[in-house]
Parts: sequence; structure tokens; C-alpha cells
Amino acid sequence: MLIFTTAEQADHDPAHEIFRGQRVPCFENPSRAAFVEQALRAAGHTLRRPDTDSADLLSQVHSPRYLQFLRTAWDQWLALDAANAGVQPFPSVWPVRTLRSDVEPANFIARLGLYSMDNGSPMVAGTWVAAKAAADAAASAARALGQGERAVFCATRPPGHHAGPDFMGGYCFINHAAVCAQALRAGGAQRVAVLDVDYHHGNGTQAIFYERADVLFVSIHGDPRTEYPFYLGHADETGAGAGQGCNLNLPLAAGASVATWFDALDTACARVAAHRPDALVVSLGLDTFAGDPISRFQLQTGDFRRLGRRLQQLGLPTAFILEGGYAAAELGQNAAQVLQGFEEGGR
Ligand code: Q9C
Ligand code: ZN
Repeated sequence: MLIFTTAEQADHDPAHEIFRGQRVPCFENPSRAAFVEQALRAAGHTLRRPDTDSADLLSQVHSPRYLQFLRTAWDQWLALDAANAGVQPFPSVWPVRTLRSDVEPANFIARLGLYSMDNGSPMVAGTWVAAKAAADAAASAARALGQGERAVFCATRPPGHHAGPDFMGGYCFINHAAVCAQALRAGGAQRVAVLDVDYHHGNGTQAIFYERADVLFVSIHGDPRTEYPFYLGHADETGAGAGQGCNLNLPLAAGASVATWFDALDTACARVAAHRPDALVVSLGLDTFAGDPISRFQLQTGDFRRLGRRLQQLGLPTAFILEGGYAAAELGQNAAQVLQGFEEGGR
């Protein structure tokens, strides 16, 4: 399988995040990608760098003013005070109901809140460069599928599926799965399906495609009544306008069994097949692993091979985009199992 990794991922290295009111080391850190790269090399895979610029695609899934902010946010932060070079900015105020989001505040922290859904997306000097490189990988994956490649894996970070049209959230800044789906459409695919198997609902991807019939979004995730992102991901969200019926959420109780999870995967795959897509994008979160420190599903390492096999049975050109997964030391073997299952599925 063709695999893309980026050197720039290491530049996105926040020192801490806010967890239960305390500053703690960031769960989403460069070691994640390092463990994945190491395991994939050990399994005999060849890793490549992105070869496609995603610049034009970014403005098809994100708003111009959000992209402008992301690109320049760190410089804006430094302009306030040179000492900010060693400080991570966090939002503390958000334009919730009745407040205006059409006027950009002059205050940086207020602007950061305008473009954030939470205070859980730590930003540092290298964030834009790392996220853009991951978006380039997603665009490269779409191009490779267009050229006849059967499957591609973007072993990239930061993740992307919580990032919406004009906001960051949940460690995500650019929605790479959306970039990939949009690139596939631009490359001639009539219909695309995005299947999100991260533990957390892919609220950003859902929002980006909610009113579109050409991109189906299907997600299996922890029930948002108790799990992040809390405010989206319920079963009654089925799409709107032209996209009515093109969104399927399969929320499962935190702690759901492996059998329950694979039943949901069958349901998800049936819906994907019914869409008759020309290509599939998999938001591959590996935080469904039993050992994940911030999630509550129970998949074991061998179950990821079964996941790969089931996805191969769809018979579609497939782009895998790494999303979450915070048991870093086991992340590499879990990713490698998905690829092994996918590759042996065809034999
Ligand atoms: N500071 C992904 O798996 N964070 N994102 C909770 C708040 C929410 C997970 C801690 C978890 C986001 C891509
Ligand atoms: Zn997740």
C-alpha cells in the first residue's frame, strides 16, 4: 500500500493541553506518528512524502477568513509580545448563542475563540506547517487513487476530523479527510463516501458535507451524550437540503463491546455500498483501542486486522487518513494491522 508521511508533523509539538482544568502533557504528540512510521517500516512498507499541493482544495472545505487566521495566527500571537514564543495561546471566550460571529474581534484571544470549538486544540509555531503538510498528503492520496492506486494511507498528524468549515477543535486544524474527499471529486469521482471510525464523532467532516448529496458521511463513535464532541453526532442527524439522507451516525454507548462495534461496522459498510461511491475515504482513528487513555471502546490489536479486511471487501479505491489514537506505543502495530487486513482481504 502507498503510504505518505510528513517530516513537518514533528513541528507541531505542543507542550501541554488543558484536561479537567489542569495543564497536562499533550496526548496528541509527535511520538504518535513516529511509532506509526516505525511499525510500518518494520512491516516492510515504503514511506513517501506528499507530492501534491492542497492550497486550492483548502478553500473548498474551509472559509477564507479561517484559513487566513490559521496561516497567520502564530505571527499575530508573537506580535503581541515576543515572549509569547514560549507560551501556548488558549481561547477563553466563544461566540455561543446570541453572540455575533460575523465581526472579527481585534483581540487575539477573542479571535482564537471565534475560530475554535473548544480549548483542546493547542497551537504552536509549527502548527500551520504541519497541518498543511498533512493536507498535502491527503491531496496526494486522492491523486494516487485517481491514477489507479487501490489504497493509500496517510500516516499524518495533527488529525483533522473535528475541524469544521471555520473552526479548529479536538486537536484538529485542517480537515484532511474533507480535503481528500473534495480532491477525489475534483479528480472525477462522481460520488465519494467518508467512513469515520474514530472513537469521537467527526463533527467537522459532517458539517462540511451536511448539505451535499455527492459526499456521504458515515460515523461510528461514542455516544455524544457522554463523549466528546458532545454537541453533534446523534442518530437523528441525517443530512439537510440536497444532502438529506446522506449522513449516517451510529453512536454506541461508551464501553460498547467489540461485537457491537463490528455490527455497527456492517451497518456502516452497507450504507457506504448503497451510495455506490467511486472512492472511499476512511477517517482512521485508532482510539477505539481498549488501551486508549481517553476513550472507552474495547478493540484489541487483532481487531484492527478484521477492520482492514472488512473495508477491503467494499472493493473501493480507499484513502486512509490517520485521525486519533493516543495509546502511542501501540498505535504503530494497530495501524499496521489495518493495512495488513486490507491487503490480505483481497487474497
Ligand atoms: N482538553 C481526536 O481523536 N479532548 N480528537 C479532551 C480537552 C477531546 C480527540 C481534552 C478529545 C479530542 C482526533
Ligand atoms: Zn478521536
